[in-house]
Amino acid sequence: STEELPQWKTDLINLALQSNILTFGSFTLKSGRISPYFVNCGLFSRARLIRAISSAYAHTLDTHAKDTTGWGFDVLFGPAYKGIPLCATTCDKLASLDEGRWGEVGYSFNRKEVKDHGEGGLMVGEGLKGKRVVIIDDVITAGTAIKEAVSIIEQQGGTLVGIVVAVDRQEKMPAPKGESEEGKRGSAIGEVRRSLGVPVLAALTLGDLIKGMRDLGRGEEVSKMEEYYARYKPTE
Ligand code: OMP
Repeated sequence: STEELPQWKTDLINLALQSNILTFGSFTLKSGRISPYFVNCGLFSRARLIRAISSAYAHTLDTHAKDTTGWGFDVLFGPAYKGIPLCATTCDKLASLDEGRWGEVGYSFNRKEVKDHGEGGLMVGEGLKGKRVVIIDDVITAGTAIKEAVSIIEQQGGTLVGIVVAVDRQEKMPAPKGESEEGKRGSAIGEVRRSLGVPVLAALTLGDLIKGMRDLGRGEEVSKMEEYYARYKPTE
């Protein structure tokens, strides 16, 4: 579409670019696909960056809640390690946006090593039992990484009601073993949505990144991203 990006998306893309969170080159992804761009959310590690990304998550969640009657959540779950600062800072931003609606939201994260002394256990922060839980994560490509977080929420007695990520790379599902990547397949995020029955929200999509780069006059990167998109876009 030719619609303009909202200012907050343009600002976020510019910041990501300046701080090498969004980088260009040749990257082998978890799925084995070779991508001309990569998003490293571990680098949102400075004040203005963590503020920008947590505000983007909070805005995305708040907008979805306001547009979707009956949808809400009690706890933001941030899978260790990258999800930990994200769940805490986004919780804070939600309360800043609308304290009446979000002032009681909790955050929660898992430990990678179960603690066997002190308070013990696998989980830190708000309990998930009987709670409506949203997973906050960095990037969804093929949808593999998210499955572990889903199983932790189930084990803890929580109800998954949504997933929010920083970037939806808008890729098709990975090929089943032995099949070619070229085949027609639906979107990885769509599959996550269908199989879990919950909304999967993204602050930015590949389409947004392409638009943002085009606005900056970065034609070379735009061509590479478009080529990659043409190759791996969902075809269902
Ligand atoms: P899937 O499990 O295939 O959905 O890949 C998601 C994971 O890949 C993320 O949690 C990241 O660890 C990593 N990743 C990025 O961080 N940024 C990217 O741009 C691409 C990937 C990736 O490997 O696909």
